[in-house]
Amino acid sequence: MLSIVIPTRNEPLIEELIAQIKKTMKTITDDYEILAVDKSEDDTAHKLRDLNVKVIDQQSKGLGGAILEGLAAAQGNSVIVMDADLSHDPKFIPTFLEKSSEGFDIVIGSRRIKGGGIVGWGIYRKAVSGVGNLLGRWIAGIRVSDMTSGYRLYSHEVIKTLEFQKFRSSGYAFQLEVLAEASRKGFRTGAVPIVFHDRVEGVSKLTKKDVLEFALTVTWLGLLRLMNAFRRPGSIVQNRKKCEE
Ligand SMILES: Nc1nc2c(ncn2[C@@H]2O[C@H](COP(=O)(O)OP(=O)(O)O)[C@@H](O)[C@H]2O)c(=O)[nH]1
Ligand SMILES: [Mg+2]
Repeated sequence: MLSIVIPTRNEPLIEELIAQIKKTMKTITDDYEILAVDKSEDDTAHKLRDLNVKVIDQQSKGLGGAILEGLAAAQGNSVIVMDADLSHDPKFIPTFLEKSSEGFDIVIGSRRIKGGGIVGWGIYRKAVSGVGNLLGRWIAGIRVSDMTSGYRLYSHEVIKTLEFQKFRSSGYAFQLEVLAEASRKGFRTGAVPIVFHDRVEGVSKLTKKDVLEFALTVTWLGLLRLMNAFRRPGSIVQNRKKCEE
């Protein structure tokens, strides 16, 4: 079974997204569930329930917390996580499944490989994402082309194995931490190209606090990496080799 987890926080176009997912899934399989993890003040949860989508009222804080609650509740042997603002087009779902069937434990929808792209972002968002990816690579040693992308597939094995309770980040930095942890545990990460369209309705929830948490997480992961290198000389090189992208 496939689970599709959608973190939602005040998303006016949620009904359109659910319709698009259902349309795509019709061409693939009936054996899937949609799980929304909601922290809205508006009628997003109400709209979802009207469409018979399972809604979890988020108890934790932040985007990372929402994703964790979704992963914990998901029943599928593969779990796709995607945004609720139509930035992540469901038409790419089949390519995630193909890539995962090639033996990848995590599949990233990458905007930074051939065939991928970003439509509609201004200079600030491009800079935050670009610098985030560079620091993630140089300092934290994560060899993934688009480590801030939230459009991903996780295998059940990854979800079962990673010790999420030990994670430090609760916001957007979760995206980075999960990749570092998965790489440390020897999981394979692959990428498929996606074209990301900036939202046309609602507002972005990325805050300065998230950017700060991201920077602290990069630093922390960099320190961990250094400590590992002292303990096990050669571990950094081994880590690099694990990157399949
Ligand atoms: N449940 C939940 N969803 C969130 C939270 N923060 C962001 N989201 C959702 O996560 C996705 C990404 O957020 P978005 O504001 O689009 O970020 P951006 O695309 O990076 O500007 C969207 O579906 C949001 O509704 C949160 O604290 N809780
Ligand atoms: Mg968005």
